[in-house]
Amino acid sequence: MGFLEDMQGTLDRGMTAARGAVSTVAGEQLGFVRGFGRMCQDGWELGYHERNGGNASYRLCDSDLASVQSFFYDTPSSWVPLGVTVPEMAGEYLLVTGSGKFLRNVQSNPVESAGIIEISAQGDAWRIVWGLKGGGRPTSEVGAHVAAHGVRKGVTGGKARVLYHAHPNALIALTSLVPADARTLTRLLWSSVTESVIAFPGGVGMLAWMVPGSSDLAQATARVMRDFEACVWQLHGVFASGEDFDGAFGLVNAIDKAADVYLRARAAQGGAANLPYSISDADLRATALAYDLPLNEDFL
Ligand code: 2HA
Ligand code: ZN
Repeated sequence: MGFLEDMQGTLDRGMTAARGAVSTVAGEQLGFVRGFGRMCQDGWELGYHERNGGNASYRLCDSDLASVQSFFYDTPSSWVPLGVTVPEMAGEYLLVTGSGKFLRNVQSNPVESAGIIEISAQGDAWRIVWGLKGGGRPTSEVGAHVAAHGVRKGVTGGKARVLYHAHPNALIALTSLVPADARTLTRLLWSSVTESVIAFPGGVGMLAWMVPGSSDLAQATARVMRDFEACVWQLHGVFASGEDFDGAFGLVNAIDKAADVYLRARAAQGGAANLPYSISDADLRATALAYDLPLNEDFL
């Protein structure tokens, strides 16, 4: 077998051999692909991503698209229904992790562990235009990602570009102790760590347990994310939005850290729920005033 035929055998979706090799290497060098890989790697190192746990997506801007479009497959995959219809996302492109892929492999092998999907003109289907080599598909939570991107894009005037879903230990453990109620959870997190109200002055949303990857979970998450930058999924993890990778990752990190501190303090005093000292509503208001924070007064 000649070199070209050999290469062709390893390629997907009708790319030419030469272009395929170039598209892989060049695509992986792009800034947004590298930033995406670093976020996944950071999450892996903090224990957020057992096995194929968690997933992430990035909504490309025009200059990202211009820089990557020449590396797209000559023939994209066929259209696959999303399970939700999100007209706000018509024609958008998302870099997404792959279904069943381990986030610990995204940085070292983005072209297999992740890929770029295009959203249909009706906002109801996706097709792969780059990456997910070897027959991969977007994350099982692709519906939640597209639906939440549609909402966050609207409420931030287009600024929000990143969605990050992680399985942080302390946060998941905390959801087994408190009701699935955004106000209760937010108040625990705010009152346990001073930085919490600065990191998430609007509070965090929360949903009771639902089937992962379901369109019900996608739609409910999108509803919650009209009002909150992050939605905690009971006994599962957290789904968080940000303008950039630092924003989304930092938010998850801050939420989980506050949960961890609360659980440690509670365990250290023998497990009782009422801690002797915590940050008061007056303290929260004073912090919001000092830092000009958009504090969610409904939660005080
Ligand atoms: O990607 O985390 O919620 C696997 C999951 C599903
Ligand atoms: Zn998950």
